[in-house]
This record gives sequence, structure tokens and C-alpha cells, in this order.
Amino acid sequence: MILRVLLLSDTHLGFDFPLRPRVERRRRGPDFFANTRAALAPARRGEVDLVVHGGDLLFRSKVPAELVRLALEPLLEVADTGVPVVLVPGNHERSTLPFPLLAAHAHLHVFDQPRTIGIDVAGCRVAVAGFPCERKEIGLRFAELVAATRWQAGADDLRLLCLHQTVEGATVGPQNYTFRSGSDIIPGSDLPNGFAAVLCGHIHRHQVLTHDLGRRPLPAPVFYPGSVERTSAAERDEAKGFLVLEFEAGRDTGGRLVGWRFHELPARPMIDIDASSERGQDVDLRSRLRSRFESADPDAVIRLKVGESLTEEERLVLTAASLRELALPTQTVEVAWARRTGGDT
Ligand SMILES: [Mn+2]
Repeated sequence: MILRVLLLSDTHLGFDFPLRPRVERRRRGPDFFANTRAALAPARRGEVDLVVHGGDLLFRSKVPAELVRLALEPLLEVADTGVPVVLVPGNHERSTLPFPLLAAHAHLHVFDQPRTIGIDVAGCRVAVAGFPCERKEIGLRFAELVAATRWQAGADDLRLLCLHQTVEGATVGPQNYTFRSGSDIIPGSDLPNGFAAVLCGHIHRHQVLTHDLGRRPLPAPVFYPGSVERTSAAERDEAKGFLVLEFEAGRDTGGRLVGWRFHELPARPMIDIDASSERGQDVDLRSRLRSRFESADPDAVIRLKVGESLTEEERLVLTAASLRELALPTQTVEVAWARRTGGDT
């Protein structure tokens, strides 16, 4: 019997998504919602048996109830079809889902504390152990938290461990920064035996960990689907998407991973334009930027780097209103101030 599990994570819903926008411009928020819904399409079509959201459903913890309602909607649509959905609260939720009653649904399971959720899936008994993101001392508390889930090797056809944490060996960023050890990192050798896979949110780059940094095989592979859209420039070169994992259910084994596939989602291109290198030419900054925006990808998220003190005239070019008028309506421009500028000097 094959069980299919869809894993998505780090949807950061609410980012650049004002409920009552004051100005009309292309925002990034709708892209995060669109990719969340796109990731869940196989679940809505009934092609998977279980959905796990690895956490950071929301972009931050203090949010209006209306945003929580909108963010839960895609998950509840799946739950309404009878496919069980499991959610691990992440650090951006401060490890607890705000307005938890909005998530009340027989088929939506939220880790409000360490526990093991038993779910009957297609006649198989699936045990999903997990706990909300531990934000301080996961490196020290991991074994204790896993024990607190009260999971045990028993009569389960499939056993999964769901986390929103950093595991040793995970990598991020254009320089391939590798997490090695520390109070905020789970040592690979601390992962328990007895799970078919570890399904994990928090690291925004998709990756699968099978060994620790000492090249010892992990007791179970750790799957990071990554974020559904780029949350920062550090993710500019990363493919964004979600995972579908296939397990052979088996009572004496707790299940066995037999295959997996990363499904890519559309992510907007990110480019940098250095405003200071656009200065000092024979054309003014406004005209230079206009032509740079025109030749850039119409779908781009443009980071405009501003690193030097500016003339009064140039400062006016970089106001939000001016940049909206200069860029294409389908582009998004964010100004990145390298240091404080525009003082009284
Ligand atoms: Mn995140």
C-alpha cells in the first residue's frame, strides 16, 4: 500500500499583503497566496493521502484575525475534502497559531504542544509526531521534546516526525552557509530511529539531508521543501516549490520511503540595481532608472541599492511614489538603504 504525503512550508502569508492598501501597486503578497494554493492543488485533486505544512504559515505573529482566516482557507479547503492536514507552528507564528479557533476542523491538526497525532489514512494507521518550533534551545532540548510527543514504535503503518527547526548540515544563502552546531541546531545524531522520514520547515532552500557533517547516515532522511516564494534576496537563485513523498506502509517497519519528487512553483525573478552606479552620468538618475526598469524583466522584484548620500533632487527620485511611476506596473521595487542617507549634511 503506497501512501502519498504532500509537504509544503514557509508560506509566510501576509508578507506585503495589506488588507486595506493605501496605494495601488504590484505587491508580493498575492504571489505567496497563489503559490500556496498551487502547492495544494494535488491535494485538492485527491492525489495525496496527507498534507503537512512545515510551519511559518504566517509572516509574523501579530496579525489580524482576517489574515489568519485567509491564510487557513487553502488548508481548510483541503481538509474539507477529507484529506488530513497537519500544521507545525513556526517561529514566525511565535510557535502558536493566533486565533486558533479559526483552525478548528476535524481534519486539520495543529501541533499546539509536543504530541503524536494518530490519523486513519486510507485504512492505514499513520502516526505523526511533532511539536511547535522551539525557538531557543533546540540543540539541548530536542531529545526531551521528541520524548514528550510520546511516540513509540508500535502498530503504525507509517511514522513521521514533523519539525520547524534547523538540522545539522542544512545550507542557506548564495555562499552556501552551512549550519554546523549550536543551541539552535539539531545534531544529526540526535534524530531518533523509528521514523520513515523527518518533514521539516524553517530552512527556505529546498534540500534533503541524508548524512550528518561527519558523513554518518541519518536515522531518517530530513526533507525541507523550502519556502513557496522568495522571502529575501538570499533566495534569489533558489528553485521554489513543494514535495510529494511516497511511502510503502508496513506494520512492522513504521513505513518505508520509496520515492519523492520536488515540484517547482513559479517564483518571480529578483534583480539588484545599484542606484549609485546610475549616477554621475550625462543623464539624470530618473531617466537612467526608467530605462533600467524598462529593460528589466517585467515580472521582476527589483532591489534598488542606495549606498551614498544623495542630492535633494535624487532623493525625490527614490520616493515610493516616484519609483511606482518609474517602474513597470508589473514590477515591484524595494529600496535597500546601505546606510543612513538623506541627513542634514
Ligand atoms: Mn520561514
